[in-house]
Amino acid sequence: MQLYWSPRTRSFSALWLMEETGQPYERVLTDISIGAQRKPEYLAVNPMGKVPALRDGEATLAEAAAICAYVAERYPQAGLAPPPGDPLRAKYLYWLFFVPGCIEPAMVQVATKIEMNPIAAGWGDAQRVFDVLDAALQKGPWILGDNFSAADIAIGSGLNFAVRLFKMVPSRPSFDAYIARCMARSAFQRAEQIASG
Ligand SMILES: N[C@@H](CCC(=O)N[C@@H](CS)C(=O)NCC(=O)O)C(=O)O
Repeated sequence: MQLYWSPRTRSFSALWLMEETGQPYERVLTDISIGAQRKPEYLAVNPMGKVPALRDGEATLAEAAAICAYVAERYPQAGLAPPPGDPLRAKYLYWLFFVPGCIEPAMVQVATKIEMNPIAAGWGDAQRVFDVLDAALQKGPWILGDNFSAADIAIGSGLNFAVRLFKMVPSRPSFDAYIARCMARSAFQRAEQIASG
């Protein structure tokens, strides 16, 4: 697999994911600070001109959460997703989709202070999104309980970015403890090393 990534971006989640699999992969630096994401060869991989993106033979895809789902399925031996038929899979898919569907827009709403009608907005309102996540993380250690999964990579990367690094979202004890557990993973630490160059 080839992972297209850029430092200090959402591609951190894909780096962390690949490090969790223990499988070999090639990193293709696509430095957004110099506009590499707008080159035609990259737009052929991701027409949105955003990182991360992934190539796997003839298959290409982008969107961090989709990459989590794809890689977890390609390498079932890594144990990053409950298999089809496992009752935990329902919550796994719920939380994986909750990240781009609710957490990401809630973060943007908090950062920009844009008022939205919560009935019309797909994520409702930001406060409720973070309350729901807070309640789900109270038990831990992971979003599915004892089972670490690719959903934790999606959620943990987002919280690490928005709560710890950029302080866009107010911290809460459950968020801080969860981020600390994510950061203690060796794959997270390797991804941080790679991302910092
Ligand atoms: N929805 C995308 C968002 C990816 C994204 O916004 N990436 C930013 C970096 S954090 C980017 O590539 N920006 C470059 C640009 O827009 O030109 C995902 O979840 O993967």
